[in-house]
Amino acid sequence: MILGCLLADASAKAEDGYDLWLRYAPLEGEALDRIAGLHGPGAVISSDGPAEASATMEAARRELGVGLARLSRNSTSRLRSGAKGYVKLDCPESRGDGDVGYSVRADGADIRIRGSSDLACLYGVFALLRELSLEVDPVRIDIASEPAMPLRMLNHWDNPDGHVERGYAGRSIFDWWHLPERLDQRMIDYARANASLGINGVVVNNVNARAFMLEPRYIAKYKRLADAWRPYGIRLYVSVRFSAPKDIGGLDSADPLDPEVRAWWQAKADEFYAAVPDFGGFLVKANSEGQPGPQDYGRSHSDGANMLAEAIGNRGTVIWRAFVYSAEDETDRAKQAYGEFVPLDGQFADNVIVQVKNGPIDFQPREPFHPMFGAMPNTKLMFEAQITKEYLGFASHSAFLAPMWEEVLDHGTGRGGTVAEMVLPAGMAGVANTGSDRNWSGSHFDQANWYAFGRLAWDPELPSEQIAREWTVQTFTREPEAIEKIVRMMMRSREAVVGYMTPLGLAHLMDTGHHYGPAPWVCDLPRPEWNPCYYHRADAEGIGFDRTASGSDALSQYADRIANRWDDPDTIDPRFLLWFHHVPWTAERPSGLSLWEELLNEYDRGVSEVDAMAREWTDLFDAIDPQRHRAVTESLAIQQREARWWRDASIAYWQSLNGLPLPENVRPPAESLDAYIGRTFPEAPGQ
Ligand code: GCW
Repeated sequence: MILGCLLADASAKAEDGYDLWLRYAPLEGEALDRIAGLHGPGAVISSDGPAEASATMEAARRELGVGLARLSRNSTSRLRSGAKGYVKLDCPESRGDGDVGYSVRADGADIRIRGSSDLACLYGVFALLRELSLEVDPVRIDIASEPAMPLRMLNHWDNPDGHVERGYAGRSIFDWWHLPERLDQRMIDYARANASLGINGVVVNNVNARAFMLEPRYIAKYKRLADAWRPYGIRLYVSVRFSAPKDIGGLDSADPLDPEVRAWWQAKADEFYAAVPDFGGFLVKANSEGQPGPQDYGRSHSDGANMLAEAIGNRGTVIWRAFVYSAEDETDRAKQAYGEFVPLDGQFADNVIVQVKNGPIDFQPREPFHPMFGAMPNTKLMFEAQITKEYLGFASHSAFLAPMWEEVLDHGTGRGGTVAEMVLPAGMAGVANTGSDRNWSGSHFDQANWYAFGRLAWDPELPSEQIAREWTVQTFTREPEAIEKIVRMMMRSREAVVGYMTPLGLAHLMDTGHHYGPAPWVCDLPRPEWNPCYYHRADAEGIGFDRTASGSDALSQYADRIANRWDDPDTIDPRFLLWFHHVPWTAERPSGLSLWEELLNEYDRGVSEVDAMAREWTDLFDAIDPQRHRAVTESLAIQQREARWWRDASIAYWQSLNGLPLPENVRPPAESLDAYIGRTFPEAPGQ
């Protein structure tokens, strides 16, 4: 009786999002019957292989046990060998780093998961449980899958004091203060969530790195984490500060060609590998936004990267970021990375990867693909995405980012393949959106971006709509109408944000510092490229950044095929129009409308999309558990209010420049431009 009460209580537990997409909500009806047939009452899960299992195989069995029990409402599953009608794990019991491809196939009454490493079996188990959650009939399961790229990583911008740069989900999940003795259970849950997607690398600290994180006391902390994550196939990486030999090493230089500096890094790398034999390597942000780097000594990015690569040798990888810009280059910030890196093509050591943001500026709601993709055929390039939504409304606006990444990954570079094809030999990195919030990501819908990143890094050809659907089913509901509604909301959510924030190829219009809310009027910050005015170039006549030959000529960094298509304001994809062209407000567009009218339409489209999302979500009241339904409702209310703020403040400012009236059907801004400019936000989440 007491037990009965406890169980009833547990199942009525409010959903707080902690379980992410790994809830394994019980199946019902036919789907439940089918899976009950799979391992029926009193049935067991079998495993071929020796009794002494690797920790990875243990994790695989545990996951299978928990997953099947929850899906089938059967909490009594146990592990035993040799029985019929069970899931068989057919993998060697040893860690195989390389080959993690798996197959999951019905085999008579059984399901067999095969692979040539234990990690393959763990991945196969997650794939099987995903399929079952999606109500696929077990006898029809027939999957063979392998990752498209070797590195599928998260980059944490977490600082050692627990603050997360551009983090909107609470404090850091890493408890450096108490490590190595105390290992938070969250570290295991985190690894498990990553493994369920095939994520296999984690950079644990901010690229704006502190040198003391290379000290021996930190290496002991990394060892504890790496040991905990190893069973889940996750290798640990650390961001390093290039000046560390000076900062903590007692040297008076960090010149990459100085033998003492080289010896210091060599010894440092050895120290890491002595503690963590499968340590992944170093990530470096150098000569960017005030970070030290090889250019401080007149050396190049490749000199710096290769020095670290030599220290690491064939034990790991140096990942060198291409996100650079400096005050000296005033012509066009969008051109700088290409200018600094492309001439170095072929000069990076084999174990160096250059990590390139999806677009040439900085994770804006929409950017064209970065012209470096395809332009460095002799260098391994990795794709950097930002999962945390620094420029898309933090965790309070809902924006599903898979369509944005898909747009870039699928884009032809004009240089022998798509962006995705250019990064296949290296991989993808995503700036994580995790934090100490109970729901991990600051909002329920932001979990979908972590999920989508992992799924795309495994297979960049997965359509974003499929990702949205499978995430929705695992996270929220199996009710068909509700699924369709949620997927529809997700699929238009990013385009809505683009509409009310940065329509028609505009970018970087956000307020200074915290990067929240509109401030297109900011023009007087000391460095030109800090100012929204630098990006929109709006005046009485027109708006947009001329990046054609008559302007900064950034267009010439793209292959001719692409550049030719984008060169003409009338034929360019309108979504990139003002990124590449300065267009008169009154210019007649191919649509028959003036640019001004097109722009106003986009703002209104963005706002009404958010209203539609909020309405649809309200309709889902019965399909979603109350706690999560309410949380999303509240976020959408914030987004509705702030979408109007973006639209109104932007329109008020553009009007102050162009003096044009609003067409009759267009609602005037709610407040005066001065009122928008006068707003201050001491309470805004930190930078
Ligand atoms: O987007 C900008 C952010 C910085 C960040 C930088 C980078 C970690 O505003 O906070 O620094 O990019 O990518 O290095």
